[in-house]
Amino acid sequence: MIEWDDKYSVGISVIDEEHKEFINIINMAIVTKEHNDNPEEIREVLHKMVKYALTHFATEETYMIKFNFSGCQLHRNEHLDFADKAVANINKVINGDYQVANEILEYLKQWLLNHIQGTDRKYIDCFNENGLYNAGLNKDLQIFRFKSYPP
Ligand code: FEA
Repeated sequence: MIEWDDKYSVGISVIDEEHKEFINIINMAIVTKEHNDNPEEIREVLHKMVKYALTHFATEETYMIKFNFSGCQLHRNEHLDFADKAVANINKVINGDYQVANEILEYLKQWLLNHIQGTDRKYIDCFNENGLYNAGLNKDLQIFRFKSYPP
């Protein structure tokens, strides 16, 4: 299980809230795997996790594009790599390799924690300079949040 800690915060509430939700879904997947031997349910929660990941990546990338963040492409490559690996691994579960679920969950957990404490911190200054910070989301910026991936 992952517990939210302030050290994971990027100081931008709209992003922190999505990271918290992402952590909730990974925790849900961990609990489902621990207490349940039903591959269908594991598959469902992993599917939900990938869907949420893509939604969240779209949020970050939309801001990066809007603010001309110089590290956008590298950041995006990490998102795409994650999406490819997560989908490939989930397909293994769908195809009956249920035992791989523990490995997948460990991978997802480690990837998420490394990414939010490393790569995601790199856009903080740029986002802050463009008016996105903890005090709340200015209405004009809100319209740039859309839910499709890639943006
Ligand atoms: Fe760049 Fe944010 O993405 N956190 N996650 N996953």
